[in-house]
Amino acid sequence: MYDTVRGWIREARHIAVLTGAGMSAESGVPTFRDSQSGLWARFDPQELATEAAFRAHPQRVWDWYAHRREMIARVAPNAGHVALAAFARRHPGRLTLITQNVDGLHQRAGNTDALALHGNIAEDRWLEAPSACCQPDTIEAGHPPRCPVCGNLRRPGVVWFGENLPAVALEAAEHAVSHCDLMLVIGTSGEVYPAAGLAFTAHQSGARVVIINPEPTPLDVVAEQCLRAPAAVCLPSLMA
Ligand code: BJW
Repeated sequence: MYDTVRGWIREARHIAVLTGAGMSAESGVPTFRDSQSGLWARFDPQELATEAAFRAHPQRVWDWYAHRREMIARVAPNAGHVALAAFARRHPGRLTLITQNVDGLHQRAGNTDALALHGNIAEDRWLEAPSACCQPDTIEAGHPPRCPVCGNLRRPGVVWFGENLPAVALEAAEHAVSHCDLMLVIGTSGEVYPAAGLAFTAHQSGARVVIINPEPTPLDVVAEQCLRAPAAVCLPSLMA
């Protein structure tokens, strides 16, 4: 099974890779939907990962993201991130990396052009369209920080439920999956759209789809192979 996938990787003219939280599990970043250790095992997403939640409880949501930001700053890319970055370096233009992860670990491993569909937790931006008074050098510290003149709040630079994904990254991702001959879908539950739909687009466009995930997912129906293994274990030998 592994040899077959290795052969497909060798032969493919263009490979699209979609990653989710499982990609960073071995770096020590919790996934979202694991029933024991996932972030949503203890917190309701509707109470933390929506604009409505932020408007209702700005300090609670800000502090939750600040806590995760600090935790992510302490971890490092794992062998899976490194293997993907090394492949992209050895084969310029052959791999498009699309990630739902906001942790920046692909970028830190060397995939600086990764398409980050759900933003970046290390960044923040204005909640409301900024006025002339909303200047980066006068932001007042706080939970969340704010503009001292008009009170506009800073918010995490991530994509919450009900919000549009960054258009340029999404279009580039759709183009890549429509034109690739192989798609690797790594460490995602396949429950969140439009990201999950990219696997169906690749399949409909004639690409082979390979899933790397210890657990079954709703995307398995379009997969030619499902490798039931942790990403950091199997990617180094697959991408070598
Ligand atoms: C391992 C492993 C190891 C463990 N190795 N694997 C079509 C149908 C139905 C609903 C919709 C639809 N289109 C849009 C929607 C609505 C919604 C949606 O999808 N809802 C569903 C949940 C029902 N989508 C949206 O709202 C999106 N926006 C949008 O569509 O805009 C248009 C619109 C506008 C207005 C109204 C309606 C539509 C935005 C989605 C934003 C998602 N944001 C989050 C939070 C980011 C900020 C934060 O970090 O807090 O993104 S939610 C969360 O889920 C996060 C993740 O990126 C995302 C995906 O999760 P992921 O990565 O798959 O993680 P898990 O935990 O689910 O899975 C981990 C997997 O790893 C598991 O399978 C494990 O087995 C595996 N694993 N260890 C490999 N070592």
